[in-house]
Amino acid sequence: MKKLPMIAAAFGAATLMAAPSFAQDAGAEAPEEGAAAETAPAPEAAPATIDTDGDGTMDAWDQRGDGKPDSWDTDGDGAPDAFDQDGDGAPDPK
Ligand SMILES: [Ca+2]
Ligand SMILES: [Ca+2]
Ligand SMILES: [Ca+2]
Repeated sequence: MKKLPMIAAAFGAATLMAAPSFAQDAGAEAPEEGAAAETAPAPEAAPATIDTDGDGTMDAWDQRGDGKPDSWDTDGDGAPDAFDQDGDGAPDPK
């Protein structure tokens, strides 16, 4: 007979603790613009992994891991020089 009140108390405490965290989650969604800027691609050392034009030479990177290239080496020096930051699948104009 002792267990029931303890479970009820524990459940009540958990509910009380969960309520404020929900409020915090809702308010913490705003500052994501800064984090997005940090993920800007800059893989100077990593070799390209995608051949976008079919000539047998890798010339693009899938940095986001979504299966689509988002960085390109357009001048063949092995370093990315075109990036898709807006997610439309094409290099963005500089
Ligand atoms: Ca190629
Ligand atoms: Ca390049
Ligand atoms: Ca783009």
